[in-house]
Amino acid sequence: MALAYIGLGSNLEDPLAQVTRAFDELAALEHTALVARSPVYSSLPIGPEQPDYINAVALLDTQLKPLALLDALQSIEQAHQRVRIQHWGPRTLDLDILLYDNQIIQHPRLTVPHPYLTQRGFVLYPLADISPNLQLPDGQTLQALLHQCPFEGLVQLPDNCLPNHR
Ligand code: PH2
Ligand code: MG
Ligand code: MG
Repeated sequence: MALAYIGLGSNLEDPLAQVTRAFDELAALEHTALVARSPVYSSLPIGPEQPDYINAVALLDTQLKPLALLDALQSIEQAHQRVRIQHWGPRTLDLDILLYDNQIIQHPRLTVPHPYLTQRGFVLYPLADISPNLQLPDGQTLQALLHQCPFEGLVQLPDNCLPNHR
C-alpha cells in the first residue's frame, strides 16, 4: 500500500458539488481507501482570467501504482465532463497526484511531487490541514513552505457548506 495525496480543484458547473462528489468517487476507487479529506477552500484563480476555484486535498491509501492511479483519476475527471481547452484554464474537475509515498517520478505522463506544489497556497494549506508535519521527498518541510506562501486569496469554507455532509 502507498499513501498518495491528491489535489482537487473545480471552477465550473457548481464547483463545490463537483469537489464533494469527487471525494466520494475517490473513496469508491478500487484497491484504495480514502484516509482523510481536507476542509474545502475557495481560492482566487491562478492563470488566465476565470472564475474562482474550490480546492481541497485528499489522502488515499492505495494499492494502485502511480500510473494506474493516474488512469483512475483521469477517468473520474472524464466522468465530470472535463474538457481540456486552455492550459491552466477553467475546468469542472482537476485531480492531481501531489505526492506518492516518498517517490520522485519523472514520466512523460506524470511528475511527482506535483511541479507547482511548493508554490500554491490552495494546495499547501489543505495539505497542512491533513498532515502538518509532512516532508517532501527532497527533505523540504511543509511548515517551511507555508512560511513562504501567503494565505492571501484563500477562504476556508465551513463544514456545513458541503451539500451531502455526513
Ligand atoms: N488550477 C489550475 C490553474 N489555476 N487556480 C486555483 N486557484 N486553483 C486551482 O486548482 C487551479 C488554478 C490548473 O490546474
Ligand atoms: Mg491542477
Ligand atoms: Mg491536473
